[in-house]
Amino acid sequence: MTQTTANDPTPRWRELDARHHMHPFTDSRALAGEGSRIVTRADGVHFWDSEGNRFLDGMAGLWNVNVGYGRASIADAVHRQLLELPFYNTFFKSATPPSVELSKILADLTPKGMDHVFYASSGSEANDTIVRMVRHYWNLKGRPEKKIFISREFAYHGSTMASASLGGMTAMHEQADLPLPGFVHVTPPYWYRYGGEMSPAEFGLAAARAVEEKILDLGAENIAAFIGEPVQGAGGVIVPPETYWPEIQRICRKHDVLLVTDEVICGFGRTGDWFGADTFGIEPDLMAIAKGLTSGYLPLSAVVLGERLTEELIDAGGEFNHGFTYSGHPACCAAAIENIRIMKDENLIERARESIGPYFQGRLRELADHPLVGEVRGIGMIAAVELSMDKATRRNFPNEGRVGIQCRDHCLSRGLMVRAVRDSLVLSPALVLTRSQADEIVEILRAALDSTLAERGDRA
Ligand code: PXG
Repeated sequence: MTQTTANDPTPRWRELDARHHMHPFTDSRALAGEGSRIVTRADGVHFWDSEGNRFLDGMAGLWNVNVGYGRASIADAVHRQLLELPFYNTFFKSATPPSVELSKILADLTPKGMDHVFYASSGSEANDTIVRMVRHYWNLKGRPEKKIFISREFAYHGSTMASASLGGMTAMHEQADLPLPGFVHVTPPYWYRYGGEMSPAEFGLAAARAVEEKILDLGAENIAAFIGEPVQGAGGVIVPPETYWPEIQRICRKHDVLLVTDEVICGFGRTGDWFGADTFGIEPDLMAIAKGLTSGYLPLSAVVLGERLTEELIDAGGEFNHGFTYSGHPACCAAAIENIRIMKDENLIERARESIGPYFQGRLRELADHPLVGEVRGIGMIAAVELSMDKATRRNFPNEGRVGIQCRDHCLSRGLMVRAVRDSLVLSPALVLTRSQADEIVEILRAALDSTLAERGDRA
């Protein structure tokens, strides 16, 4: 532990935080007793707290700081933009140079035929916008009964009413009487948990067919869209078997259901390509992007429209009565432009696909021999280490989540920031991670697993 001095502002920050700050997804009363970690600075893949402790950030913030911390050129671009034009809106026939430039850059990066973007500030707003666009689309098509969205259990699509309805997090639904009508959920392509005796390939098809069954059950004439993260992130890094997405694509086409990929985590290099849709060969009608779009330096998100949506919502004319004050904020767009320039100049996407990604995944898979580890999964720079009661039967621990938190805490005390989702440790480090930093992550994980095992007297 670092020494605290009389001048250390930490106790005051903790006290004020406890008194006045309600945190997201947090038991604020419990946190008040414990005291928040006050994070004061960061550089590269590390951040420091107010007591001087350094952490290797295995999460890149919240799955988003893809180019790493401390990028002066992004700060400079934002600074210049704030002086030149800190704000102007994109309503009422206006645009700003950064919002226009970024739109062109995104049209070039996104899959073929996706040539228009609609800006918002968060992933939640992007997904909310998608719900409104899809409803408007089918109304314009004269198919107003096509209203239902199909999503997956454990999906995370955001925290607004519509995006939380899209999501499959029961703990969120319970607190707000969600989902709203018109949002249904099916089993995710989570082989380790649900695959039983099937091979991953067989299970991938079975999980996709659960979507078709839902479509047939509710009537294809009532289904508006299917939404999925190419790899489910906050749900525990659920990497689908290879058979899953092609079958989903086939089913959506067959039943005239729009296909939406939520690229908020997968986009901008996480899976080793610009978008998860590229990695899995998906041709979406709509995409939500956020997080890695600016690497978190400023908040920005967007909906990317494919040809079908463009034809109906843009080419056919007519107003879309929707937008946010900060749609296309010039400073946020300037941050995104510089962030994407860095990704291209430093070949960060190729790095995730061809060098550091495979190295990181390979090293993590060495942990599979640990008695507590059931499965190591991941692709590119996103991964999960799932802890299990019994390797052979893939049995979960009773009191799900407890062992995961225990192991996460052992990582934290050794200076590695990871998240526990149920009993999986999830990782999404910056794309600039070096090999020796990947080694350090794996060493700390192994030591944390050993400590967790040593504490578990009830295990053989
Ligand atoms: N879609 C996906 C796939 C996400 O991961 C959102 C949408 C919503 O984005 P905003 O910007 O509205 O938060 C997300 C966000 C976690 C965690 O604990 C994950 C997210 C947000 C907060 C916490 O893993 N993902």
